[in-house]
Amino acid sequence: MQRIILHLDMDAFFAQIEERENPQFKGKPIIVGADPKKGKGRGVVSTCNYIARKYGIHSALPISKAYQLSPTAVFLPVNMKFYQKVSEKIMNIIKKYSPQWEIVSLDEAYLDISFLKDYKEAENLARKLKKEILEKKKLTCTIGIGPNKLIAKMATNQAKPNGLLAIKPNQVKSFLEPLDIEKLPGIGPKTAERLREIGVNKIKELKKLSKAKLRNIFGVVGERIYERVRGIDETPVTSEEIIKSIGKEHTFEKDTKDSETIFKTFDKIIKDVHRELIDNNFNFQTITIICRFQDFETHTKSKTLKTRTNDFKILKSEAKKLLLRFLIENRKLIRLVGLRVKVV
Ligand code: TTP
Ligand code: MG
Repeated sequence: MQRIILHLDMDAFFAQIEERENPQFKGKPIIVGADPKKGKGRGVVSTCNYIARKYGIHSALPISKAYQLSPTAVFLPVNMKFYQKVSEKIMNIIKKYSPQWEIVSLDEAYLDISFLKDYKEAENLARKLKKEILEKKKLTCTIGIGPNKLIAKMATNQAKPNGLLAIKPNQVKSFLEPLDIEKLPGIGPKTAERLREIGVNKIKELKKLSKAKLRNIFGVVGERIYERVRGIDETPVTSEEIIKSIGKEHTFEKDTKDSETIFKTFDKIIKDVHRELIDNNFNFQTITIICRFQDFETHTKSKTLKTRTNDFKILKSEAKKLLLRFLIENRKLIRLVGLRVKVV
């Protein structure tokens, strides 16, 4: 059955809440982040309203830079507790529109609305939802609708702010192809740079690369990219408990000490764990490896990285380093190896 997926994202969320609470700032650039003069806070812009974006200000920009770009802007501290409360109320409205919902972050959610007859009904539902949030919470949002989560989210991004865009299955191809490669979720600035170096700028051009070529350049992530440029995304909308960790393990048919056998199996485990991370858009920060010996004694070793990441190379090298320590420290035969990452 054809799915119909709706994605909703609040516009300039923290800044819009501040604007609602402080109407005297209306029409001015509003930046949520610590005041540069006092030098407090994380030192980067949390978000800013769309007026401030005209000056080139955006999330994660150093506050000092934002101050240079717009010295007359209103700088406000981050009032996270309050934003969380507002978020909860908005999510309670959203959840009423479908039993199948998924909250992605404070200001972002998916609904599976496949129970509707067609896209016309889907757009009507979206308009109703936008209206209810605006009337009850005095905040605007943008909604994207599509045959899967990927297309719905990309539609939202295209329609921002205060927009509504539905991409029907027969429009997916013409929607995706003219877009810049960076518009594809999963392609960050670094990946985009590497692609531009080989003359790939648009999704249409990226589509010309074979699966093998993409795998060569990006490893397992490449396979994901291959599917995404074709508008394929099967991930379900699920409100299940947030997955806290991802892990895989393997029991050898015969207890072994042969490092070639062990590492070959372990490589496969690393790939599987990484694939699940990418499929769910997760990052990890803590890696744990599990080793069970012939006498069933089970040991673990962990490493916590300085920053969160979803990088395959980092996962591979750190996990292998930990496993190598087991092999060096122990003479016993190995019965099982496993890898677990804590997702963030
Ligand atoms: P976003 O939805 O990415 O951004 P936004 O809602 O401010 O603007 P828009 O969706 O219209 O582009 O993030 C939601 C909130 O999360 C944002 O209001 C502030 C917070 N946030 C940060 O604190 N740091 C960040 O780097 C980002 C991207 C967001
Ligand atoms: Mg938002």
